[in-house]
Amino acid sequence: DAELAAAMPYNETKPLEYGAAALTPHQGEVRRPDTPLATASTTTEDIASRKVGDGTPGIGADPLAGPLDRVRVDDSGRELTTNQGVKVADNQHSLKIGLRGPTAMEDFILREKITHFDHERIPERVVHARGAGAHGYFENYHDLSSITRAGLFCKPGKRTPVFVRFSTVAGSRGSADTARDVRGFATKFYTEEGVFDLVGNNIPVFFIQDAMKFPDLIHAVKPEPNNEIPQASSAHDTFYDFAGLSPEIFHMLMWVLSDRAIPRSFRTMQGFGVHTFRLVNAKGESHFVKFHWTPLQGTHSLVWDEAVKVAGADADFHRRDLWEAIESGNFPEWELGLQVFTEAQAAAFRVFDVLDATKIVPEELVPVRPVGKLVLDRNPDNFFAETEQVAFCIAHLVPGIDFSNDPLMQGRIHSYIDTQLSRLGGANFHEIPINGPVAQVHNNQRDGMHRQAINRGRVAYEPNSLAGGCPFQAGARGFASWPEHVEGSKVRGKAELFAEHYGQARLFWNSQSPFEQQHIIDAFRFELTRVQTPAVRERIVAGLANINARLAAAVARGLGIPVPAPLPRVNDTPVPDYPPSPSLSLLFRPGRTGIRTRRVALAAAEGVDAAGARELYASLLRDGAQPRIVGQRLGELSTASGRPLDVEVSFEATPSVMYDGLVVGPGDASAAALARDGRVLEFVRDQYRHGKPILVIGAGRQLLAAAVIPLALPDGSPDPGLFLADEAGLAAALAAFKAALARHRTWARETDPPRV
Ligand code: HDE
Repeated sequence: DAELAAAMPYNETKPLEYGAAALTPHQGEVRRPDTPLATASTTTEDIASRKVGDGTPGIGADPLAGPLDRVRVDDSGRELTTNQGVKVADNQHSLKIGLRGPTAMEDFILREKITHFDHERIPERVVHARGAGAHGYFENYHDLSSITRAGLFCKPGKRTPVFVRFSTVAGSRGSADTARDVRGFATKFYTEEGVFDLVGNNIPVFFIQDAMKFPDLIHAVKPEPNNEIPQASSAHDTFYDFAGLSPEIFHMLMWVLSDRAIPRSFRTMQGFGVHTFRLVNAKGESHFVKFHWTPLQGTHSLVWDEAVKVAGADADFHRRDLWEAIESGNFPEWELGLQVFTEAQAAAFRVFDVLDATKIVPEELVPVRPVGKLVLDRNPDNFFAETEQVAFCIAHLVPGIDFSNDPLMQGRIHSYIDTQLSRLGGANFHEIPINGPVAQVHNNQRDGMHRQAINRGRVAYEPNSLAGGCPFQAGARGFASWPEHVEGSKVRGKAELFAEHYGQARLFWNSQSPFEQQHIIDAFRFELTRVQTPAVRERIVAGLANINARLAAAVARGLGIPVPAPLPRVNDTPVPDYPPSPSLSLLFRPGRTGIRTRRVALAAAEGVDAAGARELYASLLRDGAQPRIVGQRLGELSTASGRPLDVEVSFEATPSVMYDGLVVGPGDASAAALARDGRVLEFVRDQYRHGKPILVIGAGRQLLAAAVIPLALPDGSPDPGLFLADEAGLAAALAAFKAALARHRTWARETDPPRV
C-alpha cells in the first residue's frame, strides 16, 4: 500500500484526496467520544485558512457581545462610500448634463442609493409584526441534570446570552403598543449546544387547540379583508363570529379581556411557554414541563381608558419604556420557573389534558419552581438588523428539551421556519448575525440566496471518504428525539378532555379580585358593543353563561339584551369545579423593585416654591423613581425665593397617562394658577380615575376641589392613595405617597359608571 501511495500523484494541500489517507476511507460513521477529531494533517477542511482562522471560537469568544462584532459598523470619523467601498465625493447632487439638464443614466452612485432604498422593506411578520427586543443573559440557579441534559440548566451560575423580543399579535408593524392583545415573549438562548428558542406569550393558554385552526383564527382577528378595519383590535364582527363558533376559545377570552392584555410595560408582564414540553436527562428519562417567566418588577397593567389614551399620546409606549429602562441601567429581570410533572401525574389530573393548550396546570397542583433569572441589559444597536430580522422557531431545541404531542405545538414546528423563508428571503436566514448560534455550524447544506459561509473543500455530502467522514454524526452527544411509544389509528379529531371548555374559564373568573372581574365585564361590554351583528354578540354572551351567571348578566345588561340560553356543550363531560387559584390574579405578584422607574409628574406653575419642589424631586430620584417637572410651557418659573425652577416638559406633551403618580408642587400661587387651567384639571382627573397616587401640599388641595376629586372612597373611608400634606407633615406624606406608588393603584376608587 505504501508503494501504491508513493506512486500516486500527490497534492500536499489535499492530503485526503492524494495521500495514504485516501486509501483508508472513513465511512459515514459516528465518531466515538474517545477518537480525536481529524487533525490538520489528514483533513482538508481542517487546514486553517488565513482568512477564517482555524475554526476555533475566536469570533464567539465573548458570548455576550462578541458574535455580532464581525458585522457591527461604526461610521464615526469615516468618509462616505458606495457599497463597493468607493469614496463618494458629493452625496447631495445627482450627475446632470448641465446644471438644468437631465440626469445621466451613468450616475451609478445615484442608482445604487435609490435601488437600495427601494428594497429596504421586507414583509412584516404575518402575526406579531409589532415588537421590541433587547439583549441580555439567563443565569441558571441550580444543577438540574437530574431532569435535563440541556447544558444551560446544568451548572449553577452559568450565564447564557439571550435576545428577547416582545410583541403584540394582531397589529401591523406601525400599530400602537397598548392595543388590547396577547403579548409575545420570545427568548433566543445562544447556548453552547446550539440555539434554544422559547417562543412564548404573556398568557398561559391559547385561543385554539389544533394548528389546523390557526389561519382561521388569525384571519378572523386581523382587520377585515374588504376594508382593512380595524387596526390592532379584536373588537369587530369577524373575530367574535369565529369565537362564538369555537367554544374552546372561552378560557383564552377571559384572559385577553382581562387586564393581562393591556400590560403597563413589557417589564411588568409574565411569560409562558404555553404548551407542555418535555425535559429529558442523560439517562433518557423524561418529565413534562411548563415554562413560566415571572417579572421581578411585579405584574402591573394599564386600565382600559388609560390604554386608549396612551395609544394617542405615545404609540411607542412599551417600546420606549423598555428602551429607557435599559438605557438608564434599570435592567428588567424575570425569574424562570418550571412546573415539572411525570406522565403518570399528568394522567391523574383527569379533568384536563396537558396536551390541550387551552388549559393550564394550576400552580396548586404543580408548584412553579424557580430555576434561573433573565436580565435584559443591552439595547440593540440597530432595530432592523436585530429586532426585525430575528427569527424565532419553536423547533429550535437543544438536547435535553423536547416536544409533547400537543397538536397546536406540532403545527408550530412547521410554521416558523416556513414563514421565515418568505419573510427573510430564503434558506440562509440562520446566517443573519442575530440568528447565528454561538455554537459552530458544520453540515453539508450549501448555497441558496445570500449565502455567507464560504464552505471549504469539495465535499458536501455524507458519507464521504474525501473529507475523512467530516463532519461526523454526533451520536449520543447530538439531539435525539425522546423515543415515546406511540400507536394509534390515523384519524382527524380531538381527545375527549379537549371537548370541555368552561371549567378553567370559570377557574380564572373565580380567581380574580372584584376589580379585575369588573374590568373583564367592561372589556366584554366594549368589544361586543363594537360588534355590529346582534346574533354574534348574543352567541358570546351565551358562552359566558356557561362560565358565570353574574358575568353573563352584567355583559348582557351592558348590551341591552336578555341573557340568552347557555351555548350547548359539545358533550356530556361535566364542567369541573376547580378551587380558586390566587396566583391567577395580577395582585398576586406585587413586585420587588419598589418605585424604581415609576414616572412621577411634579406639577408646577409661576410662584412655585422652587426649593421645596427640588427637595421632593431629589427624594423621588434617590429612590429610583423618574420625576419630571411638568408645567404649562417650557422655560423658567419665577419663585418666591432663590433660583427659578425649569419646567422639563409641558402638560400637552405628556398627558396624565404618561405618569404613575402626581405631586402638586408646593407654593400657593402655583397651585392657584394650575387650578385655573382646564388641561391641568383634566390631568388631575385622569390621575384620579386611573387609580394613581396624588400628593398635594398646602393650597394644592384647591386643585383637587376644582377638579371635583372626591376625598373619600365610595364607601366613605379615606382614600389610601390621596395625600394632603402641610409643611409639617410633608415627610410622612411623601413616604406614604411612595408606598402607594410602589403598590401602583388604588382600585377602591373605581365604580361603574366612574364617579370621575
Ligand atoms: Fe406563533 N407564529 N403560531 N404562537 N408566535 C409566529 O412566526 C403560529 C402560537 C409566537 O418575536 C410566526 O416568525 C402557529 C402560540 C410569538 O418574532 C408564525 C400557531 C404561541 C411569535 C407563527 C402559533 C405563539 C410568533 C409569525 C398555532 C405562544 C413572535 C412570524 C399552531 C406559545 C416571535 C414568525 C417574534 C410568531 C405561527 C401559535 C407565540 C406565522 C401556526 C401558542 C411570541 O410562524
